[in-house]
Amino acid sequence: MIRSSVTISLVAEARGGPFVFWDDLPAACKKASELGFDAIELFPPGPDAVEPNELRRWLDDNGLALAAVGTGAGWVRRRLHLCLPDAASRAEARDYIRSIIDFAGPFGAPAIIGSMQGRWGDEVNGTTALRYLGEALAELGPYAQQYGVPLIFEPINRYETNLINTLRAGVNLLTPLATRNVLLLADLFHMNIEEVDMPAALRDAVGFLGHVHFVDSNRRPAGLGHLDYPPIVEALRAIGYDRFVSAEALPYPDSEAAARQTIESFRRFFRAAHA
Ligand code: LER
Ligand code: MN
Repeated sequence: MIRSSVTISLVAEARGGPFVFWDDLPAACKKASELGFDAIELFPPGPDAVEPNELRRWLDDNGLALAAVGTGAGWVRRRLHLCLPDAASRAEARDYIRSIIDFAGPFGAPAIIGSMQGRWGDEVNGTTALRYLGEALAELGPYAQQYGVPLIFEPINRYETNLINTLRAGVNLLTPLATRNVLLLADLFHMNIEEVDMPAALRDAVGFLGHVHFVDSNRRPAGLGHLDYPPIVEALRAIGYDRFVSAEALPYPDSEAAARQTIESFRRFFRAAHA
Protein backbone atom coordinates (compact mmCIF):
# COMPACT_ATOMS: atom_id res chain seq x y z
CA MET A 1 0.00 0.00 0.00
CA ILE A 2 1.24 3.49 -0.83
CA ARG A 3 1.77 5.49 2.38
CA SER A 4 2.00 9.20 3.16
CA SER A 5 5.00 11.07 4.50
CA VAL A 6 5.93 14.69 5.17
CA THR A 7 9.36 16.34 5.22
CA ILE A 8 11.05 17.99 8.20
CA SER A 9 14.23 20.04 7.71
CA LEU A 10 16.67 20.73 10.51
CA VAL A 11 19.15 22.46 8.19
CA ALA A 12 19.37 26.22 8.79
CA GLU A 13 21.40 26.70 5.56
CA ALA A 14 18.52 25.20 3.53
CA ARG A 15 16.08 27.89 4.66
CA GLY A 16 13.75 28.77 1.78
CA GLY A 17 13.94 25.20 0.50
CA PRO A 18 11.07 22.78 -0.22
CA PHE A 19 10.46 21.33 3.23
CA VAL A 20 7.10 21.39 4.94
CA PHE A 21 8.19 21.46 8.58
CA TRP A 22 11.24 23.15 9.99
CA ASP A 23 13.49 23.01 13.07
CA ASP A 24 11.27 21.57 15.80
CA LEU A 25 11.30 17.82 15.24
CA PRO A 26 9.07 16.73 18.18
CA ALA A 27 6.45 19.38 17.32
CA ALA A 28 6.53 18.38 13.65
CA CYS A 29 6.10 14.69 14.54
CA LYS A 30 3.11 15.55 16.70
CA LYS A 31 1.53 17.67 13.96
CA ALA A 32 2.23 15.05 11.26
CA SER A 33 0.55 12.44 13.42
CA GLU A 34 -2.48 14.63 14.22
CA LEU A 35 -3.01 15.28 10.52
CA GLY A 36 -2.86 11.55 9.77
CA PHE A 37 0.52 11.10 8.04
CA ASP A 38 2.04 7.63 8.13
CA ALA A 39 5.65 8.81 8.25
CA ILE A 40 8.15 11.64 8.24
CA GLU A 41 11.13 12.22 5.97
CA LEU A 42 14.05 13.88 7.71
CA PHE A 43 16.58 16.37 6.30
CA PRO A 44 19.23 16.60 9.02
CA PRO A 45 22.39 18.74 9.08
CA GLY A 46 24.42 15.58 9.73
CA PRO A 47 24.30 12.04 11.12
CA ASP A 48 24.68 13.21 14.74
CA ALA A 49 22.04 15.95 14.73
CA VAL A 50 19.30 13.79 16.21
CA GLU A 51 19.77 11.32 19.03
CA PRO A 52 18.44 7.97 17.69
CA ASN A 53 16.71 7.01 20.96
CA GLU A 54 14.88 10.32 21.04
CA LEU A 55 13.83 9.97 17.41
CA ARG A 56 12.62 6.44 18.15
CA ARG A 57 10.50 7.79 21.00
CA TRP A 58 9.02 10.67 18.96
CA LEU A 59 8.17 8.27 16.14
CA ASP A 60 6.70 5.61 18.42
CA ASP A 61 4.75 8.09 20.55
CA ASN A 62 3.15 9.46 17.39
CA GLY A 63 2.65 6.20 15.51
CA LEU A 64 4.95 7.33 12.69
CA ALA A 65 7.51 5.55 10.54
CA LEU A 66 10.70 7.12 9.22
CA ALA A 67 10.24 7.15 5.44
CA ALA A 68 13.70 8.36 4.39
CA VAL A 69 16.63 10.58 5.38
CA GLY A 70 18.21 13.12 3.02
CA THR A 71 21.96 13.45 2.47
CA GLY A 72 21.79 16.91 0.87
CA ALA A 73 23.35 18.70 3.86
CA GLY A 74 26.66 17.15 2.75
CA TRP A 75 26.40 19.48 -0.24
CA VAL A 76 24.62 22.42 1.38
CA ARG A 77 26.90 22.64 4.42
CA ARG A 78 30.18 20.99 3.35
CA ARG A 79 30.18 21.38 -0.46
CA LEU A 80 30.75 17.64 -0.85
CA HIS A 81 29.47 15.63 -3.81
CA LEU A 82 30.21 12.36 -5.57
CA CYS A 83 31.85 13.83 -8.69
CA LEU A 84 34.46 16.16 -7.19
CA PRO A 85 37.79 16.15 -9.05
CA ASP A 86 39.81 15.14 -6.04
CA ALA A 87 39.63 11.46 -4.96
CA ALA A 88 39.93 12.27 -1.25
CA SER A 89 36.94 14.66 -1.45
CA ARG A 90 34.86 12.09 -3.34
CA ALA A 91 35.73 9.57 -0.62
CA GLU A 92 34.60 12.10 1.99
CA ALA A 93 31.29 12.46 0.15
CA ARG A 94 30.82 8.68 0.14
CA ASP A 95 31.71 8.57 3.86
CA TYR A 96 29.10 11.23 4.56
CA ILE A 97 26.43 9.24 2.70
CA ARG A 98 27.49 6.07 4.56
CA SER A 99 27.05 7.93 7.86
CA ILE A 100 23.46 8.84 6.89
CA ILE A 101 22.79 5.23 5.82
CA ASP A 102 24.05 4.16 9.27
CA PHE A 103 21.73 6.65 10.96
CA ALA A 104 18.62 5.84 8.88
CA GLY A 105 19.12 2.08 8.42
CA PRO A 106 18.19 0.95 11.96
CA PHE A 107 14.86 2.76 11.47
CA GLY A 108 14.24 0.77 8.28
CA ALA A 109 14.62 4.00 6.32
CA PRO A 110 16.68 4.55 3.17
CA ALA A 111 19.08 7.44 2.58
CA ILE A 112 18.40 9.68 -0.42
CA ILE A 113 21.11 10.89 -2.80
CA GLY A 114 19.83 13.99 -4.59
CA SER A 115 22.12 17.02 -4.75
CA MET A 116 25.02 14.85 -3.51
CA GLN A 117 25.18 13.36 -7.03
CA GLY A 118 27.03 16.53 -8.02
CA ARG A 119 27.74 17.70 -11.57
CA TRP A 120 30.39 17.68 -14.26
CA GLY A 121 32.42 20.79 -15.07
CA ASP A 122 35.86 22.13 -16.02
CA GLU A 123 37.89 19.53 -14.19
CA VAL A 124 35.67 16.45 -14.59
CA ASN A 125 33.94 15.75 -17.90
CA GLY A 126 30.48 14.19 -18.23
CA THR A 127 31.69 10.67 -18.98
CA THR A 128 34.04 10.66 -16.01
CA ALA A 129 31.37 12.11 -13.71
CA LEU A 130 28.94 9.34 -14.67
CA ARG A 131 31.66 6.77 -13.99
CA TYR A 132 32.31 8.30 -10.53
CA LEU A 133 28.59 8.22 -9.84
CA GLY A 134 28.22 4.59 -10.94
CA GLU A 135 31.21 3.58 -8.82
CA ALA A 136 29.78 5.35 -5.77
CA LEU A 137 26.35 3.71 -6.15
CA ALA A 138 27.97 0.30 -6.74
CA GLU A 139 29.65 0.72 -3.34
CA LEU A 140 26.86 2.41 -1.38
CA GLY A 141 23.94 0.28 -2.62
CA PRO A 142 25.33 -2.93 -1.11
CA TYR A 143 26.33 -0.96 2.01
CA ALA A 144 22.66 -0.08 2.59
CA GLN A 145 21.68 -3.73 2.16
CA GLN A 146 23.01 -4.62 5.64
CA TYR A 147 19.97 -2.75 7.04
CA GLY A 148 17.53 -4.35 4.60
CA VAL A 149 16.86 -0.96 2.98
CA PRO A 150 17.54 0.32 -0.52
CA LEU A 151 19.60 3.38 -1.34
CA ILE A 152 17.49 6.01 -3.12
CA PHE A 153 18.84 8.01 -6.05
CA GLU A 154 17.02 11.13 -7.19
CA PRO A 155 17.11 12.57 -10.73
CA ILE A 156 16.91 16.35 -10.33
CA ASN A 157 16.21 19.11 -12.77
CA ARG A 158 18.74 20.77 -15.09
CA TYR A 159 19.04 23.90 -12.98
CA GLU A 160 20.45 21.84 -10.11
CA THR A 161 22.55 19.21 -11.93
CA ASN A 162 23.82 18.38 -15.41
CA LEU A 163 24.08 14.66 -14.60
CA ILE A 164 20.83 12.72 -14.11
CA ASN A 165 17.69 14.75 -14.93
CA THR A 166 15.12 12.10 -15.87
CA LEU A 167 13.93 8.74 -14.61
CA ARG A 168 15.17 7.15 -17.88
CA ALA A 169 18.67 8.55 -17.30
CA GLY A 170 18.43 7.12 -13.79
CA VAL A 171 17.42 3.68 -15.07
CA ASN A 172 20.32 3.81 -17.55
CA LEU A 173 22.70 4.67 -14.72
CA LEU A 174 21.48 1.84 -12.48
CA THR A 175 21.02 -0.93 -15.05
CA PRO A 176 24.73 -1.80 -15.54
CA LEU A 177 25.39 -1.97 -11.78
CA ALA A 178 25.83 -5.38 -10.16
CA THR A 179 23.65 -4.21 -7.25
CA ARG A 180 19.85 -4.01 -7.55
CA ASN A 181 19.68 -2.21 -4.20
CA VAL A 182 19.65 1.32 -5.58
CA LEU A 183 16.19 2.62 -6.49
CA LEU A 184 15.01 5.88 -7.99
CA LEU A 185 13.14 8.79 -6.48
CA ALA A 186 10.42 10.31 -8.66
CA ASP A 187 10.19 13.94 -7.52
CA LEU A 188 7.11 15.26 -9.29
CA PHE A 189 8.49 18.83 -9.27
CA HIS A 190 11.67 17.84 -11.11
CA MET A 191 9.71 15.52 -13.40
CA ASN A 192 7.37 18.34 -14.39
CA ILE A 193 10.40 20.25 -15.69
CA GLU A 194 12.24 17.36 -17.34
CA GLU A 195 9.87 14.60 -18.44
CA VAL A 196 7.96 14.63 -21.72
CA ASP A 197 5.11 12.57 -20.25
CA MET A 198 5.11 12.03 -16.49
CA PRO A 199 2.85 8.94 -16.28
CA ALA A 200 4.76 7.30 -19.17
CA ALA A 201 8.08 8.04 -17.46
CA LEU A 202 6.83 6.38 -14.26
CA ARG A 203 5.64 3.30 -16.19
CA ASP A 204 9.00 3.14 -17.95
CA ALA A 205 10.76 3.05 -14.56
CA VAL A 206 8.91 -0.11 -13.48
CA GLY A 207 10.99 -2.10 -11.00
CA PHE A 208 13.28 0.88 -10.26
CA LEU A 209 11.07 3.16 -8.19
CA GLY A 210 11.76 3.43 -4.45
CA HIS A 211 10.40 6.80 -3.31
CA VAL A 212 8.20 9.65 -4.54
CA HIS A 213 8.32 13.35 -3.67
CA PHE A 214 4.66 14.32 -3.71
CA VAL A 215 4.51 17.99 -4.68
CA ASP A 216 2.99 20.20 -7.34
CA SER A 217 4.41 21.83 -10.50
CA ASN A 218 5.42 25.02 -8.66
CA ARG A 219 6.81 23.15 -5.66
CA ARG A 220 3.80 24.10 -3.60
CA PRO A 221 1.85 21.33 -1.84
CA ALA A 222 -0.03 18.89 -4.08
CA GLY A 223 -3.18 20.53 -5.40
CA LEU A 224 -1.79 24.09 -5.45
CA GLY A 225 -0.20 23.89 -8.91
CA HIS A 226 -1.18 22.50 -12.28
CA LEU A 227 -0.16 18.82 -12.10
CA ASP A 228 -2.79 16.34 -13.25
CA TYR A 229 -2.57 13.74 -10.48
CA PRO A 230 -5.02 10.97 -11.50
CA PRO A 231 -2.88 9.67 -14.43
CA ILE A 232 0.24 9.89 -12.23
CA VAL A 233 -1.44 7.91 -9.45
CA GLU A 234 -2.73 5.41 -12.01
CA ALA A 235 0.81 4.93 -13.37
CA LEU A 236 2.15 4.34 -9.83
CA ARG A 237 -0.54 1.73 -9.26
CA ALA A 238 0.12 0.12 -12.65
CA ILE A 239 3.81 -0.46 -11.82
CA GLY A 240 2.94 -1.82 -8.36
CA TYR A 241 4.55 1.05 -6.45
CA ASP A 242 3.94 0.44 -2.76
CA ARG A 243 6.29 2.69 -0.82
CA PHE A 244 6.01 6.30 0.38
CA VAL A 245 4.78 9.45 -1.33
CA SER A 246 6.46 12.16 0.70
CA ALA A 247 5.58 15.83 0.72
CA GLU A 248 8.75 17.66 -0.22
CA ALA A 249 7.08 21.00 -0.85
CA LEU A 250 7.44 24.62 0.13
CA PRO A 251 5.79 25.49 3.44
CA TYR A 252 3.17 27.45 1.52
CA PRO A 253 1.25 29.33 2.80
CA ASP A 254 2.73 28.02 6.06
CA SER A 255 3.92 24.67 7.39
CA GLU A 256 0.67 23.51 8.92
CA ALA A 257 -1.48 24.58 5.95
CA ALA A 258 0.98 22.92 3.56
CA ALA A 259 0.83 19.67 5.53
CA ARG A 260 -2.96 19.81 5.68
CA GLN A 261 -3.22 20.53 1.96
CA THR A 262 -0.91 17.58 1.24
CA ILE A 263 -2.79 15.05 3.37
CA GLU A 264 -6.09 16.16 1.83
CA SER A 265 -4.64 15.65 -1.66
CA PHE A 266 -3.15 12.34 -0.58
CA ARG A 267 -6.55 11.13 0.59
CA ARG A 268 -8.28 12.39 -2.52
CA PHE A 269 -5.83 10.86 -4.97
CA PHE A 270 -4.51 7.77 -3.18
CA ARG A 271 -7.25 6.74 -0.77
CA ALA A 272 -10.60 7.60 -2.36
CA ALA A 273 -12.35 4.63 -3.97
CA HIS A 274 -11.64 4.79 -7.66
CA ALA A 275 -13.22 3.19 -10.68
C1 LER B 1 15.88 16.97 -2.90
O1 LER B 1 14.96 15.95 -2.68
C2 LER B 1 15.53 17.71 -4.13
O2 LER B 1 14.48 17.54 -4.69
C3 LER B 1 16.50 18.65 -4.66
O3 LER B 1 15.84 19.64 -5.40
C4 LER B 1 17.37 19.27 -3.60
O4 LER B 1 17.50 20.61 -3.80
MN1 MN C 1 13.14 15.92 -4.15
